[in-house]
Amino acid sequence: MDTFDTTQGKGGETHQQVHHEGGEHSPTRESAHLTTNQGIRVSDNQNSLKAGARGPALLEDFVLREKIFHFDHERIPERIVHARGSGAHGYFELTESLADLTKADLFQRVGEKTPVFTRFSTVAGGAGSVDTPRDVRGFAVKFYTQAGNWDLVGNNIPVFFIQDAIKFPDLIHAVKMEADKAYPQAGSAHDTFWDFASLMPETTHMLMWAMSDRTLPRSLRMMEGFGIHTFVMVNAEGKESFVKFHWRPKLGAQSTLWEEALKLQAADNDYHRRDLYEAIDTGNFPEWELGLQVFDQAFADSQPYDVLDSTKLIPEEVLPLRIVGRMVLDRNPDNFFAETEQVAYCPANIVPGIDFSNDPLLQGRLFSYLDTQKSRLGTANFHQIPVNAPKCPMHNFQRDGMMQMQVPKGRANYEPNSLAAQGEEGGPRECPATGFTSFEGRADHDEQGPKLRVRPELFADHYSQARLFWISQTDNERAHIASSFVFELSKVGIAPVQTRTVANLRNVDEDLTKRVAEGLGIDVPDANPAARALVDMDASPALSIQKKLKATLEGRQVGILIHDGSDAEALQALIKAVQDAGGKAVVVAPKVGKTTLSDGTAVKADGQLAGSPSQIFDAVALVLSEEATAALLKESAAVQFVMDAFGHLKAIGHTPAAQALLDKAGVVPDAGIVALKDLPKAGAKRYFDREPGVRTLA
Ligand code: HDE
Repeated sequence: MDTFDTTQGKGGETHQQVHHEGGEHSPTRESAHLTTNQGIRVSDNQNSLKAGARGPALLEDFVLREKIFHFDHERIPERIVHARGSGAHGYFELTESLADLTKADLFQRVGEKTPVFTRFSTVAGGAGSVDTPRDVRGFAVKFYTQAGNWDLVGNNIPVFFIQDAIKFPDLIHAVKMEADKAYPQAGSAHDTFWDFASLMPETTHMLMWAMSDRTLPRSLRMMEGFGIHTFVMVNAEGKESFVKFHWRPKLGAQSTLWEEALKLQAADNDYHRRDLYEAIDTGNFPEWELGLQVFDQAFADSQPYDVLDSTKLIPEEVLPLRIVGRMVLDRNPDNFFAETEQVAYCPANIVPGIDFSNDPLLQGRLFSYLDTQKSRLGTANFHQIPVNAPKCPMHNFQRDGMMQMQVPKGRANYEPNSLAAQGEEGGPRECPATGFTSFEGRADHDEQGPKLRVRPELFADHYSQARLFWISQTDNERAHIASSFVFELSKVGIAPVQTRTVANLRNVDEDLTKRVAEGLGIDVPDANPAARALVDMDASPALSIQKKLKATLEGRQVGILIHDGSDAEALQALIKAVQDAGGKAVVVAPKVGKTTLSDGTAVKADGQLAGSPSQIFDAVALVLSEEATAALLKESAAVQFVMDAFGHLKAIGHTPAAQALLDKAGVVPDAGIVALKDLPKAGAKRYFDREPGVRTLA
């Protein structure tokens, strides 16, 4: 909540400043007077101070110096990973009490809302890179609970590349742009990534996910999220349970095709960022369910994998999700830098009732995030930045440091002290009953063992779950996976790296191996000897996106191509039908300012044809007269619009008069090519059966 503080201005007039909850001072839009950072009014913001009209600029021009000085320091180090991200405010609402499992305050009272700030990100690219590369997406949620901040810093994939934090710098060095060349940006299709991955068989399961459509989300609003690691929950009686966290998008998980994602990079660098912002801005608040997989030690011991291994998941069919709440993102940041850039997540931020497992990847993260914030934000006081500050009381004896914004009163900056007995402020005291206590058992319940640099035995099974993922996919999804391996490895110049990768894949599936080897034009190598015999696992349909794809236009966009002479009535009816189905109708025309319809009325389009290619839409419609069709046959942007919609397996609704354009674009009739009136229904789906007719997949 904002509060207003009226301060006396220098000239005797009053001006207002907004004080946000974090206590920072930011000028209101209404602030009439331009001032320096010292509050001195600026008389001229157009010309620097010079000795004569054509003379040199003067050093004494503090207005110029201050402005340029501040500008020079506007950038901070970008995140070493997850540099490009988009965030939003919202809330988490509890729908089922978890008092049986945890004493965590936010999980007690059904209906209670906890504020959150959520940031989604790509991993490999820099802050200015594109939104749709093939990459894992970060899914980080900061819950501002009444018992302190809890950060659930996850990804959109439930497993990870490596098992032990000590390999993280190697993984990231390998995947980011190559050290000497500084390319490629935001992509794993290069020598060093595959060199590392091929030498680390533990990456195989995650590689299957990374090469699948999971790394090509249609929208940030249509991604699942996962905490990945096993966490611990402790209830009021001190009983612990193990838990894995899942986010399920209300709009359903959906991906683009690889070719579509590539073309989106050209069409709109900010495709995901814009989509998230606009959805929230227009009141279509993205929403996710929070689901938990809860289990105990006996369950963990009964599984053929180790629950402390982040390269493994627990199939939902074996352990179903318990849906306990929902997250709604309903407010865009006011300022990108202040909030989305400066937000500092840390998996070590947990609250009483939640605890860590011994997962060696998680344990390493507990150090890294705090450390990286100091380097990124420059001070140990980054917790005072409004987006990072807890929204519950915070008192301790930590003092000073760079950019200290608080002004503690009195001399009690140590504990114990007896200053209260002197009538002074004595400061806060520890809370044995309600404060955070680490639970005594650890996930594996091992006694303190000898100091060893080893991994638990079951960690050595690198392939069973990679196979599980493969057998859980549709044929079309499998073809995408095989083709991505071919594409990525075709960019690798070191032949033994290709061979080694395919040798690892041979442990996953023979058919996959053959398809990748054939696509690369190399011989099928011998399998890389597996460190441990594989176990058979039943297919898990929940791991497939296509098997559970929601047929809906909700949150989706339909691009409607019009031109002079378009049928006014048909256009209005279609727009209404799309909106009634929950979709957004976007009108595209050769001229954005004015199109004259059949009834003589003029409409403005939302986008100009050349700048609104069909890849930004989920389905398209051609509301065209014969003359308009004839004219558009000579427009490559129009032909491409139709050709890409068809090639990207989208529904196309059209007037009979538009047939010539479909023919020129090579459209072959199928269930997705429909009359205008049928588009709202047909447009809710993608036509994967069409794909073999439009491109060769591995
Ligand atoms: Fe991160 N990771 N990570 N990571 N990570 C960072 O922290 C790190 C891992 C994830 O929107 C950094 O503030 C290590 C797994 C997200 O600001 C850094 C290891 C998962 C974000 C860091 C991992 C993640 C980060 C860089 C292996 C999914 C973006 C900037 C032990 C569960 C958060 C920063 C945001 C960011 C370290 C592995 C998710 C360097 C050492 C596994 C979503 O601290």
